This record gives sequence, C-alpha cells and structure tokens, in this order.
Amino acid sequence: MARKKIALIGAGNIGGTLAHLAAQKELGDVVLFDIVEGVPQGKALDLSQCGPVEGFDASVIGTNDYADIAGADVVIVTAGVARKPGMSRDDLLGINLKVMKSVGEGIKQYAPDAFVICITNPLDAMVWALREFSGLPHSKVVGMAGVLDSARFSTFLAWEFGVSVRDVSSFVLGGHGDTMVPVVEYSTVKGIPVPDLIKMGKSTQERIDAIVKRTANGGGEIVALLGTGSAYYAPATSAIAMAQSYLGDQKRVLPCAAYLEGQYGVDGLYVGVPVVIGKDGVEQVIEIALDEKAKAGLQVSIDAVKELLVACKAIDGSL
Ligand code: TXD
Repeated sequence: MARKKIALIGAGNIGGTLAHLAAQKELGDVVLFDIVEGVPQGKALDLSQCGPVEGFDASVIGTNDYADIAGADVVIVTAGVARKPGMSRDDLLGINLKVMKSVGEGIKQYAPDAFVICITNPLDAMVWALREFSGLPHSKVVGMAGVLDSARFSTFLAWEFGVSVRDVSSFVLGGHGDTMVPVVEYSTVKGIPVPDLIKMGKSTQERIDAIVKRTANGGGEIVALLGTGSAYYAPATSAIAMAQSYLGDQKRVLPCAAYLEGQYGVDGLYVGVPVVIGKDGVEQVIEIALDEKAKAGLQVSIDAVKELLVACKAIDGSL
C-alpha cells in the first residue's frame, strides 16, 4: 500500500516539529512547504538524516512550490507571522488573512481531498478563512486549539492531584486562549469529576480556579519564558493526534475548532467543541448540556469569534 502523504504548510517551529513527529510515527511521507527559500529544504534534509538513527522510512522533502503537496491526505497549516511589538491585532489579522488566502488556494488546487488542520492564530478566525478560501467541505477543515488547551489543563490537574496524566481527562470548550472555557464538571481523574475530588479534600475550589486561569494563559506563560516565539512541542503533538485519528479512522473524541450549524445555538462559525474525528473528517459534533456559567463563557468566545470575522470581511471583500 502506498504511503500516505502529509503536507505541512509553514516550516517554522511548529512545522519543523510536526515534520519530525510525522516521520517518526510514520504517518506518511512528509512535504514541508514555506515561502522562505532554503528553510524547508534545510529542515527536510536534517530530518531525513534522523531516519537512519530512528529507523523510519518516511521521506521528508522541503519545497517552495505548492505543486509538491499534490494529492496530500492531510495538510497541517502553521503558516503566518506572529504578533510583534507595535503590531495591532488588526495588522496581524490582515497579514495572516492574506497568508490563508494563498494557502487556501494552494490546497484547493493541489490537495482538495485532504483533511486540513489549521493552527495559525487567531485560530478561530483563520480556520474559517482557510475553509472559505479553499472551498473544501466544512467537515474536512478543522482548527487545532482544544487538544492543546485540554492537554495543558490535564497536565496541571495531574500535578495537583499527584496522579498520572494518563488518568486525567479534561474538557475545554470555546476559543483559544483568553476565551477558553474549561468545563470542570466534565474533567475527571479516572472518571471521578473534579468537583467530587474537591469534596473528597484532594484540592480546593481556589486551587482549581487558579489552574483554570493558568490553563487559559498557558500560551502566554510559555511566550514570557521563551522571550521569543511561542510554544511548539505541545501544539505540534496535538495536531498530530488529530491527524492520526483521521488517518486511522480512530473516531477519537477531541476538542477542535469545528464548523457549527445550529449546535450550541451557533450557526456559521468555527468554535471549539468536542468532535469525533474519523475517516470522513469531523463525523459528529458532540453537544453537551452546559450550566449557566459555561454557557455565558461560551457566549463570550462566540462573540469574540464573530467580531474577528467582521474584521476579516472588512479587510477582504471577497469573504
Ligand atoms: O493552539 C494553537 N492553535 C497555537 C497557535 C499554539 C501555538 C502557536 N500558534 C500559532 O501557530 C502561532 O501564533 C502562529 O500563528 C502559528 C505558527 O507558529 P510557529 O511557532 O510555527 O511560527 P513560526 O516559527 O514563525 O513559523 C511560521 C512559518 C515561518 O516559517 C514563515 O516563513 C511561514 O510560516 N510563512 C509562510 N509559509 C507559507 N506561506 C506563507 N504565505 C507564509 N508566510 C509565512
């Protein structure tokens, strides 16, 4: 059977890490694309030379030509620029929107049957724009944020309770970052909900509230420590889990930025919700009952996404 093909658009920190993980896990042959000449080729050569040591046969090539992504099964998009000092949120939006336009057109032309995972920020708006520009079905274009946010939440909960991260399952909804909504009632240690663990004296409401806050600021905490750039190991591994669920038809339940058509009272927006990812892409959106606090939190997220889409449409009249 021919190997699958994984195209990575953007060969920066996350793109390079994605290429390494995809090759190591033999998800398929890897094509690393960037507009900067030399960087994807250099990283691909370096990564190819991991093969003999790590024992993978996947090929890794670097390119500046979209034609090389032809027929990709999965496309993961990290292309764009990060916000720099002096740059407004709208400046960033304008730049990355243009990037999504070129990436979307490249995917439309060369990989229209791919499952597309967008990582570029501001995530909830960029995934929407990428879908618009690519014209792919909504079920085949998703945003990665929730897997990362819930991984951060689970890490902190495991530390708090002194248990294995494997026994922690945490639940987040909504946008990426500030507007994320961690749902504590659905977060568990081996099935025991966090509120019950508080009742059992394993933690306190105050400590859990602090963890929720730390999770929402999880990206910012790393940016501040690094001084330059943002997190890339956990963002990359999160997107790989989504790609694996698609390629292996695993039907994992993963929180992703997915297109809603009425679910959670939202129509026509990408919002972070639990979905089932299998061979058809997003196969189900799981709609859970929310209490008033979570509903209000989700509404804040939804309003923030709506605002971003208005700004996108003002910048690009074709949207
Ligand atoms: O949870 C999440 N979704 C995120 C999102 C978590 C962490 C970081 N998140 C965002 O991912 C971050 O704000 C950025 O928007 C992306 C990528 O982060 P990364 O750390 O990989 O950024 P880099 O290292 O700056 O890489 C971006 C690459 C760089 O090599 C550019 O040359 C390239 O994108 N680039 C392009 N590639 C293709 N096409 C175009 N037009 C283009 N423009 C820039």
